[in-house]
Amino acid sequence: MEENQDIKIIKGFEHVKYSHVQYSQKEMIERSKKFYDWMETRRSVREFSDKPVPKEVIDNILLSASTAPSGAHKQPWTFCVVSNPEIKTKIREAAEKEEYESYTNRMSDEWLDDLKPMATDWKKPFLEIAPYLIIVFKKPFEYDSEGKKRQNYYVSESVGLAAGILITAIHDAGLVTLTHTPSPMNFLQKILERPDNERAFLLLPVGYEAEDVFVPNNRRKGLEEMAFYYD
Ligand code: IYR
Repeated sequence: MEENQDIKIIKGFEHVKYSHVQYSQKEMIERSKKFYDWMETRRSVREFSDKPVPKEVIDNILLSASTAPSGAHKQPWTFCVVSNPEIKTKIREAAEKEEYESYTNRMSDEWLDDLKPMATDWKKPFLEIAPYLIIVFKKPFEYDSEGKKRQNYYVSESVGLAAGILITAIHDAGLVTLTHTPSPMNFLQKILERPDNERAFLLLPVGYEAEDVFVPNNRRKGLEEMAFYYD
């Protein structure tokens, strides 16, 4: 039998040798600070330019998103990438219908009050202007080759993690996005003709920000407000 040092059978299953890059403590501190400073420049943007974005960038950010860990490595996500103007219009119309209903009837006074600093309303022009809409679907279950249902695990956690990496990759490419969650979102499954094991999770318009864009003057929590160290 051929010897392969990089593969080991553990409990009957093939494992591959893994070693991650390691930095000196000084380098680690510098890199983590640099990454934080970079991430600190990320903002949710609601006004987009229609300037085109290469499709290859979208492919790459989706591949990055798909590096997320997932329950039993089921990767329970689907990404739909919409650049077709007619489909974008359909999505905008359906989203605005739901959002209008939410803003006028469904959201509590407390919720509407909390949203005031963001200056949002039911109108969502970015759904037509942004060159790409990425709709993230979660898959609570799959069908196997015989049509039998196979369950997925920690689906929302897994898809949330993928969405986080997706947002990071979008930012890193020099593009902006918004985590848009029109509610209810089942119109996306219909418009995009997705199978019944997919549920819309998040809608991300992706592109460049519009010129002269302003974002809410939000401050982020400091460590002392959100981290507790048990030494
Ligand atoms: N989905 C609505 C309302 C909304 C809700 C939250 I929570 C926000 O942080 C922002 C908006 C909308 O997109 O306008």
